[in-house]
Order: sequence, then C-alpha cells, then structure tokens
Amino acid sequence: MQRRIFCATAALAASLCLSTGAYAQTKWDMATAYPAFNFHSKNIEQFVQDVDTATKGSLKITPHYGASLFKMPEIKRAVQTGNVQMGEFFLVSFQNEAQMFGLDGLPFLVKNYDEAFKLYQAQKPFLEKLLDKQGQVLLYAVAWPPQSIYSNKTIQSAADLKGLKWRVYSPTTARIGELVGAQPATIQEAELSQALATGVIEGLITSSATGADNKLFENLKYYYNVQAWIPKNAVTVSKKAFGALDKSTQEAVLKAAAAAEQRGWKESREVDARSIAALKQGGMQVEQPSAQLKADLGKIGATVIKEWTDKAGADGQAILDGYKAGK
Ligand code: PCA
Repeated sequence: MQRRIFCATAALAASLCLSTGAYAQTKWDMATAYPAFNFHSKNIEQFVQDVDTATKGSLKITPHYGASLFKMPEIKRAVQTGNVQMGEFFLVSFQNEAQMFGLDGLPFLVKNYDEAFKLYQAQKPFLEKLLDKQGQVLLYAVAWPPQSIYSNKTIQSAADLKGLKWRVYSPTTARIGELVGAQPATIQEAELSQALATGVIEGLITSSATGADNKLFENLKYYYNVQAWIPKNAVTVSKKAFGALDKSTQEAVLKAAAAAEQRGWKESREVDARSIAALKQGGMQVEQPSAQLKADLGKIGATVIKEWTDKAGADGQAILDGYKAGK
C-alpha cells in the first residue's frame, strides 16, 4: 500500500516536472567551516534565501556548515578546482600563498570596525585579482569581531605567554607565538573545543564570537580585550559556475552578496557586544589589558608588520600607504 502511494506521488512529481517544460534549475553546494548558529552562517542562510527569491528558485544553494564538506584550509582550493561551487574561508589563513591575504591579520593596524572596513576597501581590488587568478569570484567578505586573548592563567605582560600552548590559525598568529616564546599549535575552529578539553592548547587569540560559540569559558578563565585585529571571512564562487549563469541570475547573486556584506558587517558589531556578555555570563573573567601587555603587544605588532611589508613588496607598501592616506 505504502509503496503504491509512493509510486503515485513520484509519478505526479515527474509529470509536474515535465509540464513546466523549459524550467531549468541550477544547484550549487557551498562549503563553510563554522557552525550553523554562528553569525556568518546565519548571514549565509539569508543570502541563500535572497538568491532563491530573486531567481524564483532557479538557483538553489545548499550550504554545508561546520566543515562537514571540507575542512577550512581545503575550502579555498575546493572552489578553485570546482569540487564545490561556493565556499567561505578565513582569509588570513592563506597568507603563505600571498601576503595580501594576511593584511587584515596584522596587529594594531586598525583600531575599530570603521577602520577595518576602510582597510578592506583598499585591499579589495588586490583580493579580487588574486582570487580571479585562482578561478574564483569574490562575492563578499565580512569581519569577525576584534581578536582578543584567552588564557587559562593571568597574562600581565608578553612574558606570561611564554611556554603557553598557543592555538594559531595563520602565519601571523604563529609568528606572534614564536616571538613571545609560546608553543604554537595549528587548530581549526571546528576542533577548538576538543583541543581545549584535552589540554592541547591553553591560550589563543580569537573573537568574542568564537569564544562564545565554543563556550571557551568551560576551559579557560581569562579574556583580555586587546582587539588586536579585525580579520575577515571571504565568500567566493567558482568562476566556471558563475560564468554558466545567465546575466539576470548573475546580477541577482551579486545583489544578494552586496546585501550580505552590509548585513554581515553590521551584525558583527552587534555580535561582539552580545558575545562578550555571554562570556561573562559563562564565568569568564573579562579584562582590559595591562599597560605592560599593551606595550609588549604593540612592539610585537610593529615587528610583524615590518616583516609583512618586507615580504609583501611594492603592492603591500602601496596598500598600506593608500589606507593611511585615506584614513
Ligand atoms: N574565529 C575564527 C576565525 C577568527 C575568529 O574570530 C577562528 O578562531 O578560527
């Protein structure tokens, strides 16, 4: 009986498909590394809905959250090689490929979201060009909240970071670890809770949002609001997949992307305040950095920026000059 109903339903569905004739639907998968409840993911969800509405369902994008399709470091390449049509990845993690990807991970270059957005405007043409060479279209980029220090013990100066098992996510965070004499270990966000629970790491620098998302207060006690940099996630689509769309669908995607970018930056600011409150609520001691810690980090930051500029060459210098002139 059940089988007969199923067959009848399937037949009806097939005839409906046939009757719509030329109706063609494009399906894209999207890889992302962050949990579905994270604010970047919510923003993606809205983007996907906007595209669906604007294209009357002719472009269906299915996001795969929590690194379920690819791990974060693999996502960029997966889009590049066409293994997945769309992806979201953390730009500064790719600094070894091109220094320009690491620009928004430089310590104390920007002081707040407005400056971070200006830096992004200066960086954007370079990012677009780099990604284009890698077979991708940059759809949008959204900032994480400012990056601050979490630790299992009090940190009054850089010397207190010495020997700490230090989680890193980029060449710059690894270099900072090295400069303070910590023990750097690369851990992806998706593995953060486990690494903390098993004692693989004792401290890190990340956003209030990631701290709250992963309930870092369960294993770490202190949060120092140093706001060292404001890095971004980029959302890209493979050039091939984008190029296969008709003009009006392409426009719908770009329009939804522009809206997602605006919404994401606004949401990031709000998420920061909410997440800091959640950290406190969870028992985390939220503190301002001491004058000594600030001074020490400032020096480390200057070293890291100098090293970046030396490697980034003329483009790097031009972008820093352009950003400073327009500030
Ligand atoms: N959270 C991500 C990237 C930056 C952030 O705030 C992470 O820690 O991996």
